[in-house]
Amino acid sequence: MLRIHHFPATRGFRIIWLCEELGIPCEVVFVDFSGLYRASAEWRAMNPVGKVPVMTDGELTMFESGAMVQHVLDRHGGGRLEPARGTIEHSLYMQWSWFAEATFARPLGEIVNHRRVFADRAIPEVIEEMKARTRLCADALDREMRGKDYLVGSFTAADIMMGYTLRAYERLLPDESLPEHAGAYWRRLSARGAYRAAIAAESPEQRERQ
Ligand SMILES: N[C@@H](CCC(=O)N[C@@H](CS)C(=O)NCC(=O)O)C(=O)O
Repeated sequence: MLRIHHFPATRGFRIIWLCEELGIPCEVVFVDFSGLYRASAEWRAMNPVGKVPVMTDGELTMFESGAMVQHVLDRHGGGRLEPARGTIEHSLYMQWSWFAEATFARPLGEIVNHRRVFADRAIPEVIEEMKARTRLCADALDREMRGKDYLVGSFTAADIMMGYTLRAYERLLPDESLPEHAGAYWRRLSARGAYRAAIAAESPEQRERQ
């Protein structure tokens, strides 16, 4: 049984959404996201840098969301939601998956971290610089999505990797609307039944049940 240790609207959403797309069960365990808990020895034993998410699958424990997505596909996907290995499409699938987390989500995350750590002493120049880096990524995505529905052929897990990043973009930068094609792509992703089901799985009602 897959178990995702998660806090609503954070990267564990990728795994919940993926499991909804694949139709496989995934238990959501809500984590205390306070800095105090994430710095505790108990949580550091799960995630050595005190971040979320953490996923367990039997005796395996993992702490990087993109690697979790690939593990779920390899172990439980039956070849679904990714192009065939060794093809150009698979290389592009990996490129966009990594871009979504390592390049696009990174400046977004730095905006959050900077605001969280410095609060009312946040340095506007730092925020502006990170916003500019984010815009560069949104523009690159926009060019890619012109005339396309998904990143690589039909819907794949690369779209899930990117979908979380776009969700964070919309939430963290509400005044910066996505450019045309990237925006249409984001609306297409967030209208999927599995995306809506994943949103419901991390709702306050679900949290209260624990
Ligand atoms: N590359 C990691 C990033 C994990 C990450 O930054 N998680 C955020 C929440 S989405 C977090 O825990 N932030 C708290 C912090 O960095 O202090 C992944 O994809 O799992």
